[in-house]
Formats: sequence, structure tokens, C-alpha cells
Amino acid sequence: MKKIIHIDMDAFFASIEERDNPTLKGVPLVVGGDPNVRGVVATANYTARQFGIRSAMSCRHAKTLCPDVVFIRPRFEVYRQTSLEIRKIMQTLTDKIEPLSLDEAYLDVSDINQFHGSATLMAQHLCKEIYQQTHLTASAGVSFNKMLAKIASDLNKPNGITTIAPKDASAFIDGLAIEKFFGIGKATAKQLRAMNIHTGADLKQADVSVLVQKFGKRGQFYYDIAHLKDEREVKTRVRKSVGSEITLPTDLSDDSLILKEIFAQAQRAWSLLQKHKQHASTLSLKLKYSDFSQITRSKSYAFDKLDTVILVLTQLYADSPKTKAVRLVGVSFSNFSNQSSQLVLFD
Ligand code: TTP
Ligand code: MG
Repeated sequence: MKKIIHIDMDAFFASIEERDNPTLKGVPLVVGGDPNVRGVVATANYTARQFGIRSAMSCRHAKTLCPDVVFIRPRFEVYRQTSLEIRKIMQTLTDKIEPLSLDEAYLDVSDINQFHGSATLMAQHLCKEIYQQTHLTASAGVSFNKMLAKIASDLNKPNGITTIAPKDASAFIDGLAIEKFFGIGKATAKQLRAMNIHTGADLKQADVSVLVQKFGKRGQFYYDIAHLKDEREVKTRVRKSVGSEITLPTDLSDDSLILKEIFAQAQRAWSLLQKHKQHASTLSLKLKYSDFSQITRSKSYAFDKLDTVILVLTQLYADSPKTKAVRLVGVSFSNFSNQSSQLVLFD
């Protein structure tokens, strides 16, 4: 049985704004578009939510619900950086991470032995580390499949961790309103309720052929998850290549100078490859010329030494057109042999 953790940051954009501007603490706050030109709410802090303000609502409507609400324009670069910081904390535990958005990810911790193998303790550790390093709170759900972990992370929000143990899962699902199921949105829920299916227990007892007839493949999926069957893997996003390139300060025509630049990029690409403990079987040289046209030349080989890489690059360069000055050189490796294990996208 798998052990899955789902982490979801609390009021993510809004919490970052509160953290970075203490005068906003406790003030109803909306991060989103311009309320004067049909902007919408990206997120609201929990104070604003008490007035009924929700994501995707128009800012104008938000203002009618709470005239004192403060509107802030999003700072995506800060959110993205914070997201990377959080990802790094997760990576101290495992590389099996599937980010769903800037503030949300699944982790498969089935093979982790730390914390006596307890996924709940791991989730506590992660939330604590996230708080210490970013001063933001997260909520976590822990269970044996993705759907249950995701539902669980919502149950004790904000700043709460919920575990759904195998022995409790069936009863939990029975009592769950269908709106809470993964993939069942408002429209589907309405259709299900019209069929007298209101809870997980109803969904379990439904006729699967009727569900399939009505909803196609999704119908089968709803039926399966109600029976706790959710085999979806945590999909680690892997890099297909690592490389390094540089736009030269001035265009070059001299072969030895160009080769020197290529070798410098080769060295950087090679050390990235080593850092990720990868073996690559394809090496590519990219050249962009003064007229912005570009070529890529590749060679496959079991590259095990930088010397070999340099030799092959020299040959690839020798075989490239030389009629124009060169403005960019790049070197990259691809076709990794241990693709799934290491090369996570996040750094
Ligand atoms: P959510 O995790 O859905 O929301 P949240 O983190 O703000 O609040 P919660 O505590 O309920 O998890 O989304 C994460 C961020 O994504 C959110 O801070 C803003 C952004 N977002 C939008 O821009 N538009 C949307 O419609 C939603 C739902 C989120
Ligand atoms: Mg969130």
C-alpha cells in the first residue's frame, strides 16, 4: 500500500502578502485584479473569507460583501520563488514530488524510512520546516492514495494535518458529500444528485454501467474512487535534457575562440550532469549565427568522461557551417539512462 502526502499552502498568495507587509495582518485582504476594471479575486485571506469572499469572484462583488477589503495586485515572481523554496524543503525528504500548482504537491513517501516510516510524522516535519523557513502555514493530507490525501489536506485547513488511515477510509468515503470527490465539480454534482447520488455510500452502490453511460470514462473513475481504488502514481516531472548556453558578448568568427566558448559550456553542462548523477547518451551542440539562424548537431555515445565530450564537440563543430559569425553557443546532454530516479525539474 502506498503512502501519499498532499501539501497545500494556506491562502497562499494572500499569506505571502501578509507576511511581507505586517500592516495587513488581520485585515480582510484580496489578491487579484483591479476592482475598477472587472478584476477577479485570485485568493482572499481567511479574514476576508469570513465575509463570503472566494477565489474567482469579481472584485466588485467582493467589495460589496466587505467594503473595507484591501485589494493587492499579485506579485507572481515572489510566489514562484517561494514555491521553489517550499519544493526544496520537500526534496529533503523525497524526489517523488508531483507539483499541481505553485502551492500544492503530492509526495509519494512509500519508500522513506525516516520518521519510523510514518507519513504523518513526515507531514508534520514538512509543515514545521515550511513554517520555519518561509513563515507561511501549510495544510497536509496523508493517506494511501492521491484522492484521499487531497481531500484530507482540506479537512483541517488552515494549518492542519489530517490522516485517513486504511481502516477508516471506507467509513470516511461513505459519509463524504460527492462535491468533495476529486474531479466532481458543481455541474457533475448536480447531475449525480438528480440521480439520487448524494454521498460516497450512494456512489458505491450506484450501477457502474449507468455511471459510464452518463459520464463515460469519468463515471468509471468516480465509481472506482468510491471503492477506494485510485492507482494513480505520483508523477515526478523529469527533465529531458541538461545543458548550458551563452550569448557571446561579441559575435566570433575565429575557430579557436569559438571552440574555447563551446568547451566552457561543455564543462558547465557536464558538471550539471554529474550533480544529477545522470548518464547521458546524446550530446548536442547548438550554434546561433549573427543572422539569428541556428543549427543543432548531435552525437550518441556512452559519455563517461569530459575528455570524450570535448573530442566529440570538436568533431561536431568541425562539421558545422562556418560562413557566418557565431553569436551563441550551447551544449546539452539528453537521453538519460536513469531518467526516472533523479532529474527532478525544480532547481
Ligand atoms: P488554492 O490552494 O486553491 O487557494 P489558497 O492557497 O489561496 O487557499 P487555501 O487555504 O484554501 O488553500 O490556490 C492557491 C493559489 O492559487 C491562491 O493563493 C491563488 C491562486 N488561485 C488563483 O489565482 N485563482 C483561483 O481561482 C484559485 C482557486 C487560486
Ligand atoms: Mg492553497
